[in-house]
Amino acid sequence: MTETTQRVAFITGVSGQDGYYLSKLLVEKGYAVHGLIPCNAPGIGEPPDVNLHYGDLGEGGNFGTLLDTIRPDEFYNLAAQSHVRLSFELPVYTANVTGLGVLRWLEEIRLHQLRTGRSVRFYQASSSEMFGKVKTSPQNEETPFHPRSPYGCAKVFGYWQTINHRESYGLFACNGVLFNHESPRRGEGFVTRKITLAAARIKLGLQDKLLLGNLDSQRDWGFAGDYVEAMWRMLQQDQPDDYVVATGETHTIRAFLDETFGHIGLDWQKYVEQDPRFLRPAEVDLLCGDASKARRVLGWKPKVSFRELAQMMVESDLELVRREVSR
Ligand code: GDR
Repeated sequence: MTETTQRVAFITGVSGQDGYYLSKLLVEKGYAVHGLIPCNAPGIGEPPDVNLHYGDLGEGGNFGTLLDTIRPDEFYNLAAQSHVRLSFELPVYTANVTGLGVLRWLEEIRLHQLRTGRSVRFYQASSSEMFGKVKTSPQNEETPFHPRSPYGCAKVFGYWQTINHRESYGLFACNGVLFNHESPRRGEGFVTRKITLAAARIKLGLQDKLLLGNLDSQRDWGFAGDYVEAMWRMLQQDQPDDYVVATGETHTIRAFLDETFGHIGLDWQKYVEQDPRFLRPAEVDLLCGDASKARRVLGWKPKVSFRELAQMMVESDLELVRREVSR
């Protein structure tokens, strides 16, 4: 009798935006999906079919036991303190969770492999924030790093630990260097979602002002649903490697305001005010990624355009706010 073996994936940060899209993708592909959530998380709602476990990247006491119990084939490390501005207020916390947290898992995976003789493929959510004060544009896998925040520094640490475990211990470990990626599930503290939610609330008469920081920075924004596909493809290759994932287009915050407010018939200039509380001690002025390696090796390319993304988000928030109002 032949035994059918279901592949097992483990996702840290499963309650976040990317955790949602990745777990949905993996469930559709037939994986048994396990996810890590922090102790006081309320749960993740949709998608169903994710087995939840509690754990803290800043502490790590139960990681070995979790690995021995779950026995994942693929491991996606998406958890982090991921707010760049907040990392200036909590630099040590951010270094511990976003930086050391990666090493905690890498070491536990290495030991788990030694104990069990199994092989676990590891994906690290690296970030375009590592490029920071960019040396060249567009940025690709060869572009040197110059992080501009405690968050960026912590991500650089995690990036190199991932490569170090690959080179020192033969771990199948990959860095996805993802540029900004958004969706209707984006956290409300990030600029795109803050804008689309405010636009919807202004449209429905629930808000009259939107306070923002720097409107001139430029970002390469893609759709999170497209980007999780690239994560999965990285772990299906014969060899582990690092890949930039981006659209290759960059836009200012002003352009995002134009696109979203304009889509619902509003002039953002009437509502937006600058508030120094949302400025950062150091800014990343321009990010624009060159994902030609991901295109060539992984056969990956983004499907959703900047305009489609902006419209998708503002329409979703309009619907959300309408539902709230009619309750
Ligand atoms: P970022 O995303 O820092 O690029 O990191 P964010 O959306 O927070 O900021 C983008 C740009 O918008 C400017 N900005 C504001 N940002 C926020 N959050 N709130 C504001 O009111 C505001 N006004 C202007 C910022 O200064 C910045 O230039 C995101 C995170 O998801 C990281 O975890 C991830 O690694 C990178 O993207 C890729």
